[in-house]
Amino acid sequence: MAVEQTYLMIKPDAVAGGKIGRIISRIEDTGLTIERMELAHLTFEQAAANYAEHEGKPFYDSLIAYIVSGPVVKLLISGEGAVAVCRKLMGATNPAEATPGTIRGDFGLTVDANVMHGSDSVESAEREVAIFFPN
Ligand code: DAT
Ligand code: MG
Repeated sequence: MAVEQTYLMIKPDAVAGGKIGRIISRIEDTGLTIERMELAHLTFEQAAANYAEHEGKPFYDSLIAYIVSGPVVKLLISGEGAVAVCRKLMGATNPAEATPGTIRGDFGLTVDANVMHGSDSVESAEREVAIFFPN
């Protein structure tokens, strides 16, 4: 393992549902470092850039509409093995299949509003950090 950066995002359903604090606590509990944190309303361009790999899939249009539907919390996280640690903390993509104790398992219900986003590799993290924290 090495010190890595990863991009996390608390999605609109979790922000609207008052879950920011509890999710941030779980991130802090890992010992990883919060380097940047910002409440923001994504632009369509940012949403499309983040989810470019899914363009053309049946759920793409609703995914983009959802992620720009309300404010999100953007997070730049760093630490040893940060990408994998955060993916494990988040749990499976579909909250119905995510293990209890994971963020999606505990705070989510359906795949289309699955509480948070997290980079799936170091390469994805570099790309996503550049989109959301360009400075
Ligand atoms: P992850 O967010 O775990 O990396 P992904 O990259 O495969 O998952 O998909 C991106 C987002 O798209 C996911 O968080 C929720 C949505 N999504 C994925 N599969 C879906 C499906 N079958 N139906 C509806 N939304 C889906
Ligand atoms: Mg993904």
